[in-house]
Amino acid sequence: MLNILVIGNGQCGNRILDSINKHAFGGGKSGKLAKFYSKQKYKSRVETIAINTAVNDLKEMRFTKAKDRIHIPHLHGVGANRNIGKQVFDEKKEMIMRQIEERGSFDIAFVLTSASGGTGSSFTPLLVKEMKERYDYPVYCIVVLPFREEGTLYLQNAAFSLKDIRASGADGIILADNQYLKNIGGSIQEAYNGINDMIAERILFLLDALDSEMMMVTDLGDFKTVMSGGAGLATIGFFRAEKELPVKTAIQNALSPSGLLFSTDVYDEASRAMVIIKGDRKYLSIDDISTEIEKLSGAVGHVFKGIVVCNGEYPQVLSVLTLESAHELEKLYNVAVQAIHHEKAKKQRVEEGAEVDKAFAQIDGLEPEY
Ligand SMILES: Nc1nc2c(ncn2[C@@H]2O[C@H](COP(=O)(O)OP(=O)(O)OP(=O)(O)O)[C@@H](O)[C@H]2O)c(=O)[nH]1
Ligand SMILES: [Mg+2]
Repeated sequence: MLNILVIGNGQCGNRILDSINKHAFGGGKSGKLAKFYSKQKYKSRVETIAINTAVNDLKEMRFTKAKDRIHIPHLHGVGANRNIGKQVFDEKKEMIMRQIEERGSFDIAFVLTSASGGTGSSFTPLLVKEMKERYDYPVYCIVVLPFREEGTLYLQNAAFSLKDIRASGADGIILADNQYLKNIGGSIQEAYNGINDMIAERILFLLDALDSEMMMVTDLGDFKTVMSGGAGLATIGFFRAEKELPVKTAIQNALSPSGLLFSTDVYDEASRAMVIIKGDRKYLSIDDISTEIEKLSGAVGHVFKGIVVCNGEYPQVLSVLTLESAHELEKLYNVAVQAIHHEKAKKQRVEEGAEVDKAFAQIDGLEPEY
């Protein structure tokens, strides 16, 4: 049995964590009170902690126990300002680390956050650094990239926070990109919920598979090896068949753009991979699976494969892919650099005070006449 810690930082991290808890407690079907009496579906021991400076974000959670919601008092969030976020973390560090310490020891931890807000994006690198100094288990970050039209502050935060997380000692960064996933459709809220559910479903599948009695085994050791390949960046693909489907097609779909959380051509940019196939024995032809996996390993290098038998289920496939390059990320950094210059120029104009001061100067030496 594995001991797993999942931490969600800031609003985005809190919401994804809540989606994980929703699914873990039976998809929310048994109602709002499920968390108080139902048992989690995990084989592993999974502890969850939500951390935020904004109490309202924590209150919004529906499936995460109150004891798992940690409010770090600081007004109402840090308003996308990472410098304030870093300062608040430093001031409250011992309180935060005590929460983790109290949960006992773990085999693996995941930290969820957006790259672009203030709280999650500034807390995450500092938190990971503390965890790596104190504990010897691997810590993986799941980082959500912003919609590109969300504005200059979010773009520059994304660029700096990703760099900070990478330098924090994190054992790997799994990317999910709001921009790439936005065609999930509907309102922003529906898109968020859809994206959060996608990420949650993949994480739960992974946790389940790492702790399974598989027909062909992939375990935590394999996962660590996959994540240590490439440039410290990764993404996840997934496909769940809704009807009878050859396993080959299911594997292809889990590696195709429509199955991924981040835009990449896996045959071109992936460095190592893990592919886990689940379903009824009748779909799990070893020959077909091997043919498909060999195609991938021919392009990528090493691919671990795991097979989990699940009676009566259509094929489902999860892929974890570490990347040696990420063209889409380079594009994001290009836009972020423009955003930083834009903010800088604006600040300079304001400091030179030209326009507004000219207006004020018009009444220099005058007094109001009544
Ligand atoms: N996928 C997804 N993205 C979200 C969600 N909520 C916010 N975001 C994205 O996260 C970024 C904003 O970060 P938040 O997590 O809201 O910020 P925070 O960490 O709470 O920081 P502050 O509010 O500034 O203190 C934006 O790019 C949003 O598009 C969500 O529920 N799902
Ligand atoms: Mg917030």
